[in-house]
Amino acid sequence: MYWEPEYETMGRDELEQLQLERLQSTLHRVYLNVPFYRKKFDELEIDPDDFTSLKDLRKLPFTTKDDLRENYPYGLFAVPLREVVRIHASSGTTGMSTVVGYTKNDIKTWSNLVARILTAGGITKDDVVQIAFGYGLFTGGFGLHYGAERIGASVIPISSGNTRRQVKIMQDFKTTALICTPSYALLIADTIQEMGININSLSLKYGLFGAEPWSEGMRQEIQERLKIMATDNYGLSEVMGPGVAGECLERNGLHINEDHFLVEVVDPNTLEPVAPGGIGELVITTLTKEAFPIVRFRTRDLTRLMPEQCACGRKLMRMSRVMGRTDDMLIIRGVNVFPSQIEAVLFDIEGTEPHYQIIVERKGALDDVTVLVEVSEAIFFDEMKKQSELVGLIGRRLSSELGISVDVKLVEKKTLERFEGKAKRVIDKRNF
Ligand code: DLL
Repeated sequence: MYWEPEYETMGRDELEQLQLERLQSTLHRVYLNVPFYRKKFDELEIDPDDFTSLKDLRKLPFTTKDDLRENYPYGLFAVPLREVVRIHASSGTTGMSTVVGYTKNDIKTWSNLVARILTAGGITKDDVVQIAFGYGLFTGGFGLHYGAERIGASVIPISSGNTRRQVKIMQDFKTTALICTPSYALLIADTIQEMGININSLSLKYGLFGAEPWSEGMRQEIQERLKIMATDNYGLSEVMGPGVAGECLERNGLHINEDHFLVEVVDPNTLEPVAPGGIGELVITTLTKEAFPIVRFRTRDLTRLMPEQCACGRKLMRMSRVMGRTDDMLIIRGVNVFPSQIEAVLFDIEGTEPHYQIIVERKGALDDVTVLVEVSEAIFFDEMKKQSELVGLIGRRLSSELGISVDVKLVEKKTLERFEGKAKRVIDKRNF
């Protein structure tokens, strides 16, 4: 089932023509209305009228999160505030937030694109959708809310937190679809168990999860424990929020809404395009945004494009699940390590709970990584021998996957922090 079949199954030639036309109008819009872009284009002697091929995209300058911060709060808006009907912001980790705006039309487009993703993930107007993303400046709650309403589903705007109440409402309101971060879905699964509720007595069928990286192992765990089909969806506030890309029920890569977003994958060091299908940093140009168009935004997210045709019939290109952000990459004794690699190994090992934390310290001249892993009570209170066997097994698997040795520590169930929004699993104590 498609939401907008005319676009979701459009042939490549027609799609590229549409992208080119929309790119041309976006470039004109930013050149005319945003001094930041006009200055950059003038410096590089770029005339929006000269754009006659999508290949010309490479001539355009990149935009970064710093550019957004330097133009805080409204400097990159392309319409006067009187035309802006919504403002969102992302706090980021380093202080100054990035602010984005939407016109009435942008909100309409956003709702439609989220509706596409919800439809691809199995949702229809017959569903009761519990939105457990935060509502507020974060785009997750409102973005999914508007998309679900657009479909005509019954929306429960519960927001995140108060997990026991989430479960009670899920039970009483007969929720069929859960929408939140994957780590919150796990916490909800734990809480259902703790409350002694039989999962089969609930009405849950689908889960749409996003806003943070998660592994295939985590998907399997969530699917089994909540007895649902779980799909991944991706987006970022600078570009729109949720609605940029999402999986269909094939659950093998996220279809990108390419008629609204032009994507490139570049080597984060050279900024040159990677070989087709290669892993690199995703760069996005918006094609239809009115209030906050953005040109070649460096997302910092690592992924690869999957140009093969998908069995669902959508022709929109897929991207692989996001492995992590370039700025989340840990460099341990010169080796690049992504938290997601550690998660993938842990989820593959019997006896561990799906909760972990990664601690990075500098001991003397060396970086030292300790992975804390929760284990079931049976194992935690088991004889030392079994525990040390498990520590050995996890250590060996991690070092063969990562190429460096790490310390492993088993901790008792429920000792590590739980997350109602995006998880923070890495504690980096090194001071650079
Ligand atoms: O997280 C938008 C969103 C809300 C997407 C709800 C999906 C669902 P930001 O807070 O601006 O926006 O954070 C964007 O989160 O650059 C990625 O690093 C990460 N991210 C988002 N979705 C995924 C995903 C929202 N499915 C940043 N897999 C992005 C991995 C994701 N990382």
